Amino acid sequence: MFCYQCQEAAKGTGCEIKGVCGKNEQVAKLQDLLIYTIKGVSEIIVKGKLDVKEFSEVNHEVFNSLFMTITNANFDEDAFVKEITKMIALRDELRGKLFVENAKSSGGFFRRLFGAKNEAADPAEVYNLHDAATFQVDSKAAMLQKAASVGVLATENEDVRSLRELITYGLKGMAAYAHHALNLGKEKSEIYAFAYEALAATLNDSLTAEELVALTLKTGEFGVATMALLDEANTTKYGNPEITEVNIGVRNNPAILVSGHDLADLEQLLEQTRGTGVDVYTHSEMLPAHYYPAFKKYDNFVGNYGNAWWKQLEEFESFNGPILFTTNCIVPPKSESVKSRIFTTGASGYPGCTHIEADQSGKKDFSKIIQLAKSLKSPTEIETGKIVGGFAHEQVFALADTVVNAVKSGAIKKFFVMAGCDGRMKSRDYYTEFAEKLPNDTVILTAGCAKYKYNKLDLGNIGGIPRVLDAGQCNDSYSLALIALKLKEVFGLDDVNDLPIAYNIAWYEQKAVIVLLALLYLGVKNIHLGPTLPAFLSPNVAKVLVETFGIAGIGTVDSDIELFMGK
Ligand code: SF4
Ligand code: SF3
Repeated sequence: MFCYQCQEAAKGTGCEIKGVCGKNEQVAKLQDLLIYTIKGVSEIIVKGKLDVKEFSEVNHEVFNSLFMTITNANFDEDAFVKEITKMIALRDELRGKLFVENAKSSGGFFRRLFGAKNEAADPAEVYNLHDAATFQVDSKAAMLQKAASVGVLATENEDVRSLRELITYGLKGMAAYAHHALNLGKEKSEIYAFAYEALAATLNDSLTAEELVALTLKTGEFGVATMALLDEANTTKYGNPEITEVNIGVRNNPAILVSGHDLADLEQLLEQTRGTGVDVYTHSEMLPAHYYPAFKKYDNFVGNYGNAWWKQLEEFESFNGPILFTTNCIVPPKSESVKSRIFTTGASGYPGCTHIEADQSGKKDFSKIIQLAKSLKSPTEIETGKIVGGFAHEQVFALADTVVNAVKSGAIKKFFVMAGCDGRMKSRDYYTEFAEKLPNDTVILTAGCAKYKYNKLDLGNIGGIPRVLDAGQCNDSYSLALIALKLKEVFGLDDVNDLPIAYNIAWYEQKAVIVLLALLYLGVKNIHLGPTLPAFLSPNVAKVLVETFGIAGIGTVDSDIELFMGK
């Protein structure tokens, strides 16, 4: 196996024996083959100029496949075998369409007229299809064998490999956000069409590095479109996030912990637990659900339990009740007691844990989880008190006058966008220390699970504005971009980089990659990325990012603060 898609890549270069994330060799290989297969699907669609609007099952499954391969989303070999089999069948059906198109365009009518057999040439030949669009495997063993030759390292040139992977990882993040929007009934055919274009391009050996760089930026453009779509889906259904105090203590009822990013799953769980005596708590990235007005009507939606994803092993232990994963980030459970309480849904999965599928209408039956919760102890309290959040675009726009006046009066000197991911590496303590040491006239704008590094510190407020403004999940980095654009307008600036905003972003998995590409597309420069730069950036690709966008890593807390404040 070889995988270097996340920040924890072994030795900063790549996992080769087993994933630091816990992914085994088989899962890694099956993920490679799944990605390879959907690249083949994409090539058929692109070369055949097929209209994506006619293939909604393919669109949804390709995005589901991408999502399943995100770090920590799915560890279940059987789930990957099933998905590869499904994608090969869909791919071959699509290739059959090419056959029909080819028969039409090669003049089937005239050929029949002149007595020729109505046989069009094999589309694989006519369209010069890649092996990804035609290979066959008939067993798991054959899949694993095939996978060995189609992984990341199959691309020999390290710069081409780097750009192909950067694009693919961006698409994975994009697919996750699109999947949540779809669960709320929103989708856009342009987003699917772009994903096919980009995935097919990763098979094309004739593209130059410049063309791949352009495609990388275009990935960012569609990342913005996808985040905007998810924002629209979330806010039209559940209202605009508003300032909210979230309880971090517990009550004395049996309870379910829900993790991940999918608000549609959360809504169904809240509906089904209503009046059952079972409470619901959020974990990690589900915390921002509390900011939405629509979820406030549920009396049993008690608060947030614990911290970011990587603390789950100990926090699930003391939670005592069942846990529902709606997306990544799963840490392989060490104890049977925790494992037996884990349920997955959507693109997430773990071998031996119950996976809950939606029915045809999208409804999920969570009764097994509720039943299990009733038989278990209520959560053990690990914290008490409240945390504040809900500073997404509309809420901040409502406070615009106060914010603008604070900037004009000099009460706020600088904003720090510290969005992204949290993780278990010790080096991430940098972010806690950075937040603590920032001068008192600065405000942190955050989104994603990165916030857990400083959202429980007492950093105070500036004229009533808290010094940590949490917009929501990582996809709500879109809100932070809107806020920056609004400030640019209010201050009458031409360039978003002239604002007193610095970007110190923490990344871990591929959603952060699409967030980064989206910011680059919006013209944001001088983003600092840590705790380490991605292993998948080759020295030359990193150089392009440094020279064109001013991307940099992090240094020491003191030197970075000095650098940022001096800018
Ligand atoms: Fe390693 Fe990250 Fe890949 Fe897991 S996802 S195998 S930790 S690089
Ligand atoms: Fe966190 Fe996984 Fe990335 Fe959504 S939950 S930000 S790491």
